[in-house]
Amino acid sequence: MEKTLVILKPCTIQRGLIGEIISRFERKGLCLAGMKMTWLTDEILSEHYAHLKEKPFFQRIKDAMSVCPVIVCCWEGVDAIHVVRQLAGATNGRNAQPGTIRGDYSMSVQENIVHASDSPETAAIELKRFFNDDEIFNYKMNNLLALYAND
Ligand code: IDP
Repeated sequence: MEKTLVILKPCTIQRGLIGEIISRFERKGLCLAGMKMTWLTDEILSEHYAHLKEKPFFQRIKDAMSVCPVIVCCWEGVDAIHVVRQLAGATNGRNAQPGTIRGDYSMSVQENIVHASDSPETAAIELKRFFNDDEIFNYKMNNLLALYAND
């Protein structure tokens, strides 16, 4: 089992899509291991988007991520990091495949509904960045056989 970080971005909160997006992950069969609402600071966003600090849109995405609180989630499942990235779709909502979250709900490269960790290394760092240890819950769903059989 892997755990991965998802952030429901301010555009998702503003557009009233919280339930819709959480449902997509639930219906896929992922297990919710942590969730909270938080207002991101410029400091944490500078760390989170450090890989983009030379980009002309760096300040713009940080501002967009702090117009209102976000919802941070930890989802768990077999290959959860890959599965969640696939569900999220391509960065630019206008290029993302229909059927993906961004493909179905976003018309923008910036306002693209969710953040999703892109590798096991990143997921571990990002979960620590946004959650305290006691905010991540280890429990088992009682539907694992129906979800995974003997994979
Ligand atoms: P990802 O979110 O698909 O992993 P990254 O390249 O890590 O993509 O970019 C982080 C976030 O920065 C994107 O989700 C998007 O909100 C924003 N972003 C990326 N490229 C652009 C751009 O060209 N213009 C404006 N915002 C962008």
